[in-house]
Amino acid sequence: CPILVPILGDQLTRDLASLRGRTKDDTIILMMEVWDEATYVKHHKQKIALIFSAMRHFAEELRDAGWAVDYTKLTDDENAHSFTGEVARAAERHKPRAIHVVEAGEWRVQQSIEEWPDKFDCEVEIFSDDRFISSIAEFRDWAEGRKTLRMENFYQEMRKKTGLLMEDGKPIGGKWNYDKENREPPKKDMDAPERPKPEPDDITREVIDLVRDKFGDHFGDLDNFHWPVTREEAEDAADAFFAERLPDFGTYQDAMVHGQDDLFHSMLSTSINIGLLDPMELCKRAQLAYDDSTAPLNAVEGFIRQIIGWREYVRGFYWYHMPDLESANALNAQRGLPDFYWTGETDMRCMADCIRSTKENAHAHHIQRLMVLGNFALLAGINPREVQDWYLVVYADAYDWVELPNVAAMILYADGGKLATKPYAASGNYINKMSDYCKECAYSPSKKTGEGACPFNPLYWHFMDRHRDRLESNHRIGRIYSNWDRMDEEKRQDYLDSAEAFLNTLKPAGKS
Ligand code: FAD
Ligand code: DLZ
Ligand code: SF4
Repeated sequence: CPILVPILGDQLTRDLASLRGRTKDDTIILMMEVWDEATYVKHHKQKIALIFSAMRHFAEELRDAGWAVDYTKLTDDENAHSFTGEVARAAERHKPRAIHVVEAGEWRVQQSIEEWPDKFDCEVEIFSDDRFISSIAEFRDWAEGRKTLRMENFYQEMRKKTGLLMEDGKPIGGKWNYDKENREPPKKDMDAPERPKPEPDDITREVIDLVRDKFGDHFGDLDNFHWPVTREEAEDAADAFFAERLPDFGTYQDAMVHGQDDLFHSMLSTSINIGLLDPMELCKRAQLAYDDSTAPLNAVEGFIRQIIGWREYVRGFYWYHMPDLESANALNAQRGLPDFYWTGETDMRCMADCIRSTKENAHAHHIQRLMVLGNFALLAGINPREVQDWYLVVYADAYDWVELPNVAAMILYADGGKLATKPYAASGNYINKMSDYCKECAYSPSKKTGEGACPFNPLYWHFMDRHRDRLESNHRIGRIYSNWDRMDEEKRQDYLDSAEAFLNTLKPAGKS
C-alpha cells in the first residue's frame, strides 16, 4: 500500500516536508481543485487563475520527475469539492497505508485536517510547514509570558537564528533596523524598471477560460494576468528584482506614484506564498547583493526585515491569536464597507488609484494597503469583518494567515494593540508627502475642513476624538490630544461636522 501525500494549492514545492525522504514507487501525490477553496470567499479572478495554473504546472513538473500524481480538476464529474471529501475518495482508490500532509496555512483548513485521523482508517501524519523559518511552536514559546509582542524583538531573534546580516553575533552596520532610511518620498518623474511579465501559456490560457466561465461574477480583471506560475518564471522575476530594483527598494519602500503599480517592490509575494520561491533563499540572495556591493544596506536590511521579520512574525501572531483574532473589534467599528472599495468610483485620487491597481493586477503595494486603503478603513470606522473579507478577496497573495493579522491588527487596531504600539492613523498630509496623488485630486490636502477639504483631514480628528478614552493614555499618541485641545471649540466642531458630513455620503457596498 502506498503513502498518500495531499499537496494543497499553496504548498507547491518539491522540498515539502511531507515529500522529503519519500520514494517515488510507494507514494501517490494528491492535488485537488475544489469548489470549497475557490469560493469560501469570492477571490479575485486572478488569484484563482494563479493557483489553478500553478497547481497544474506543478503536477506536470512532478510527473516529469517521475512522481505518481493523482489530480482532480474542478470540472471532474465525481469531484467532492472539499479537501476532506477528495482525500476520502483518493483513500478509496489507493487504499494508502498512511496519509502524510503538511499543516495548512489557514486555521479554517487546519481544523478539517485535524479531523482526518478520526475519519480515515490509516495513520495520518501532519508535518510542520518548515518553509517558514520559525515554527508555530517556536513563536508560541517566544510569545508566552511576554507583555508585548513586538515585531522588532522577534526580528532580532530571527536575525540571530538565521545569521543573516550578522557578524560576530552583532548586526552588520551596527544597527538592527534601517527603517528611517526607508521613507523617502518619490523623486520627480521617478520611473522604476518594468518587471518581467510572463505571457500565459496553454495551461494558463485554459485556466483563464475556466475562471471566466465559472467565476465570472468574482471581482477583478483577468486580461492583465502576468503572475509567475512556474518555479522558472518565479526565479526570472526574482533575478530581475535583485538585478534592477533591489538597490532602490529600501529608499522608496514607502513612496507612491499614480499609475506606477510596482515601483521598486519585488512583486514576489504571490510566488513565495504558494511555494514557488523559498523565502530563506531570497534573503540569502539579498545578503549576497550587499556582500557584492550591488545593493546598499538600507535596501538589503529592509527586504530581509519584510521577510524574516514581518512575514514570519504575522504568521506566528496569527496562530497565537486564532480563532479570536477573526472576530476582534476593539474599537467597535460598525460602518459598512463603502461601495467604492469595489468600484473605485471616488473622487479621492489616492483611493481610486489603489483600487484600480487592485482590480487590474490583484495587487497593491504595502504602503497603499496600509496608509491609503487601510488608513481610510480605520479612520472611517469600517467593520473589521468586512475589511478582512475585502482584503482576502482582492489580492492574489492573500491567505488568511497573512491577510488577517495585517488587517485586523496592523491597520484596524482591532486587537487593541497587541501587534501595533499605536493605530496607523494619518491625515492627508502623510499621503501628500509620500505620493504624487494629491496634486491632481478633487480635494486639497491643505484644506482642513469644509468643501474641498481632503476627507482624511477631518476623518483623522473624528477618529482621535471618538477614541480618546482608549488612546489618550498611549504614550506614542497621547500628546496629539494637546494639539486638539489647543484648537478653539469652533474649529474642533468644524472638523467633527466635516467628518460627519463626509461619512454620511458613504454608500455601503450592496446598497444603492
Ligand atoms: P515587497 O514590498 O517586495 O516585500 C518583500 C516581501 O516581504 C513580500 O513579498 C512579502 O512576502 C513580505 N512582506 C512585506 N510586508 C509584509 C507584511 N506586512 N506581512 C507579511 N509579509 C510581508 N502580504 C501577503 O503576502 N498577503 C496578504 O494577504 C497581505 N495582506 C496585507 C494587508 C494589509 C492591510 C497590509 C498592510 C499588508 C498586507 N500584506 C500582505 C503585506 C504586503 O503588503 C505584501 O506582502 C506586499 O505588498 C507584496 O508585494 P511585494 O512582494 O512586492 O512585497
Ligand atoms: C486559494 C485556493 C483556491 C482558490 N483554490 C484551491 C484549490 O482548488 N485547491 C487547493 O488545493 N488550494 C486552493 N487554494 C489554496 C488553499 O485555499 C490554501 O491551500 C489553503 O488556504 C491552505 O490553508
Ligand atoms: Fe487622497 Fe486627500 Fe490627497 Fe486627495 S487630497 S489624493 S483624498 S490624500
